Amino acid sequence: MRSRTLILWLAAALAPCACAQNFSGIRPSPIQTAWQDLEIGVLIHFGPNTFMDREWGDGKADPGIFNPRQLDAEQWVKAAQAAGAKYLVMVAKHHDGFCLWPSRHTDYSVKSSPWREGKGDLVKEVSEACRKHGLKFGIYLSPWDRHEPAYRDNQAYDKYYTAQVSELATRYGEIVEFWLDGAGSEGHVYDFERYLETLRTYQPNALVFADVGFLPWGDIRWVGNEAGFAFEENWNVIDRHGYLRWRPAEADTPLRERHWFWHPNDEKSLKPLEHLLETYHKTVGRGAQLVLGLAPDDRGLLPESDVARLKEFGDAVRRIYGHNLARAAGAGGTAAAALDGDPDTFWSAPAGSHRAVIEVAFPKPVSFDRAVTMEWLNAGQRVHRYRIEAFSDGGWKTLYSSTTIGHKKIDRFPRTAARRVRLNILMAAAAPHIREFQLCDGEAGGTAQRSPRPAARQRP
Ligand code: FUL
Repeated sequence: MRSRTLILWLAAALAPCACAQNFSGIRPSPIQTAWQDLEIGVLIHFGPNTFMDREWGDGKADPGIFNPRQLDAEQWVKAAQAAGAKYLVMVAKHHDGFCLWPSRHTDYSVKSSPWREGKGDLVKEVSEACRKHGLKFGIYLSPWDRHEPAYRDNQAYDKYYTAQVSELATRYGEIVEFWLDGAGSEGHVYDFERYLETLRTYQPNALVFADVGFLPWGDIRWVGNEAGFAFEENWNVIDRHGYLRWRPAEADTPLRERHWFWHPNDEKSLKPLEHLLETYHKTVGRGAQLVLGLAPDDRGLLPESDVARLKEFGDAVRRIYGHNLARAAGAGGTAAAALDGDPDTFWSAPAGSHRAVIEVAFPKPVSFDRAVTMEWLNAGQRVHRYRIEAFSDGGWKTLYSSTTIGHKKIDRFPRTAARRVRLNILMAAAAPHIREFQLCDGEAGGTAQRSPRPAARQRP
C-alpha cells in the first residue's frame, strides 16, 4: 500500500503538469511577437482548380490544363502590399496534390504542364517577388493529398511529405509561416514530429499554423472560422491538451465570399470595402492576425477588380489610422512612451501595480470616434479589464469598456469631442505595459465610400 502511494506520488511529481504553469507567466517567443507585428497577410490559392471552376480538386485533373499565359507574381505581391499585407503564404500544394514547384518526388506538378514549357517553378517566382518587394514569405503544403498513391500507406506518405517539406524548406529562402491545414485529413495518422523536425532543421524561425485537428503542433492557432472574426476577449495563451502555450490567433478569410480559388463570372462575390473594414476591426482590431485569401485568375493575374478593392481597403486603413490625434499639436500626457506613436517604445506602470491610468490632454477639444491600444506582450498578456473615458461636465464618462487588449485593440464609439481622454486599466495580472494609446477619427479625410460595383470579366 505504501509503495503504491509512493509510486503515485512520484508519477504526479514527474509528469509534465499544467498545474505548475501560471497563465499570466506564459510568454511568447520573440519570433511570435515579431510575427504578430505583421498584422496582415495574404494566402494565395492557384492551381488546376483555377482552370476547372473548382474549390477542391479530386487529384485527377490533367496537368495539361495548367497554363496561365500572363502569370505575374509581382502583380500579386504589389496588390497584397497595397492592402497593407506584410507577408504572403503560397499554397504550394492544395488537397488535389498538384505541386506548384518541380518536386523531385512526383510528376504531378508544374513540370508536367505546358506552363513555361514545363520548366517553371511558381514557388520560386512568388518567393522571389516577395523578397524583391519586402514581403515575408510562407508556405501552405496540404497534408491531405488526393492524388499521391502513397497517401493510402501512412508510412510511405510520411516519407513523401517529409521529402517535400525538405525541398520547400531548403530551396526558397526564409519561411515566416508554415501552414498545416486539417481539411480532409480526418482519420489519417501523420508523423508530424518528423515533418516538424525537418522543417525546424532548415527553418528554425518558421512558425507553424495549425487548425483544430493538428492543435499540438501549432505555434499559431486558427481563429475558429473563415468568416473573418476573432472574439473580442482574445487571449494569446491557450491550453494545448493540458499544457499552456502562447498561441496567437490567425483569422483567414477569402477576399471573395466563400471562394479560395478563382471562379468565372463570380464578380458578385467580391467583398465590399465596408465588409473588409469590418473584418479588419474584428481581427486586427481584436489582437488577431488577418489573412486575406487571394485568387489569381486563369490568366495568372489577380482580377483588376480585386486589385482595386485591395488598394481601396489599404488606403482606408491608412487614412483612418494614419493620423493619431494623441500626437496632435499641444497634446500632452502622463505616459510619453505610450503616446509617441512609436510601437517600438512602451510605457510601464510601476512594478507590482495591477492597475494604471494613461491620460491625454489637448489644449482645445478634439473630435475622435475610436481608440487604438497596444500591449507590449513580451512579458506576457496582462490586461484583464479597462475603460476608455473622456472628461466632460466635471466627471469621467465611459466611452468604451472591455476585457483584453493584447497585440492591438481598436475600440469604436460615438464620435466625441473632449479635451481630456484616458485609458483606465482596471485590472491587470501584473504591471501593465502599453506600447501605444492612440485616438483616431474615422471621419478624418472623409468617411469610407461605398464600393462601386465591379465590372464583370467573362471567361474567355
Ligand atoms: C480550408 C481548405 O479546405 C480550403 O480549400 C482552403 O485551402 C482554406 C484556407 O482552408 O481548410
